[in-house]
Amino acid sequence: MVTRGGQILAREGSSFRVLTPDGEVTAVLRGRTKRRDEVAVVGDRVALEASADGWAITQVEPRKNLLSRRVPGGRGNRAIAANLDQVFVMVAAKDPDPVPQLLDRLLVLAEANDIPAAVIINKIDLDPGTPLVARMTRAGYQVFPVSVRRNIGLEPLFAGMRRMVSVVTGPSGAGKSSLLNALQPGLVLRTGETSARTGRGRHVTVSAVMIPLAGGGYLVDTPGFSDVGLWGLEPREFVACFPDLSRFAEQCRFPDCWHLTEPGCSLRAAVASGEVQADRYESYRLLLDELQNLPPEWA
Ligand SMILES: Nc1nc2c(ncn2[C@@H]2O[C@H](COP(=O)(O)OP(=O)(O)OP(=O)(O)O)[C@@H](O)[C@H]2O)c(=O)[nH]1
Ligand SMILES: [Mg+2]
Ligand SMILES: [Zn+2]
Repeated sequence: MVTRGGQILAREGSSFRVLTPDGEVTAVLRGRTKRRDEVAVVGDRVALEASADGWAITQVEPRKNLLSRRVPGGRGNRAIAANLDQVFVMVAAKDPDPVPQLLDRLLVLAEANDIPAAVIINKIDLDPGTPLVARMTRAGYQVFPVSVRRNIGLEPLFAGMRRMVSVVTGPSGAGKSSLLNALQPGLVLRTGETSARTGRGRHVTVSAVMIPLAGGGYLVDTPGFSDVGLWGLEPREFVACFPDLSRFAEQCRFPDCWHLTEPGCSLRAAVASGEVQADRYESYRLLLDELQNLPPEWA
């Protein structure tokens, strides 16, 4: 029996593109693995077996980590990619205008899964994005202000991506696919103008694709998520997903403090004194409220 190991690059309907040491193959899930949703996701390491009908995935190796989100209005979580070294959350400084709270949400997904995260602010040829760069730097994130179109600021970013397994998430129209095209010579991912009517992206990329990089490493392009639900987080531990807030939360003298209304709370004091940015705290409050009010089948 012919067997191989490989890594899932993309899902295409009910089959998967899998990279093996002997090149790319198409494989389907076999047997028991077929039943549960999302048993195999982009980035998974799998075992393959050849049969008369082609390659079958017979086993999925345990994951180092998994980035997933809750489907808005739907049930259950949706995997984005597995086995990642780092997450880049990318937004445009303009066109479409950035929504800091969506950026915070995407960072929380990474933090909750213990995956290092950084921020890319693209289209600085249209707007320098100074307030957002300052906000995210103050929150403790590494920020890369770039213009993919004008080739500004890309080299330090690309240096940090080589030989690593990275995913780029962010709203539609931020320039994620454009960035990958710039990083990988010869790659032609589809990109699209933002809509003149709504000012939003058009959801050009429809599913996650992992791209092997020349010289080693992989980069996963993802569809732009306009709404990202949080999934499976423990509300009590949620403040740890905001590194800039958790330092103060740890100092809080109330062991079971939600850091919302409790008088004498250290985190609230840090917000009042300006040590913690008010709008990062506001994101914490909004997302915590959302987590505490999840329908029971999602919690
Ligand atoms: N002005 C400007 N436009 C850019 C820049 N980078 C990308 N764009 C444009 O922004 C639009 C959206 O780019 P995409 O790469 O398709 O965006 P995306 O994030 O992949 O979007 P989805 O696949 O829909 O999630 C395209 O028209 C790009 O040409 C930039 O640095 N400056
Ligand atoms: Mg895209
Ligand atoms: Zn507190």
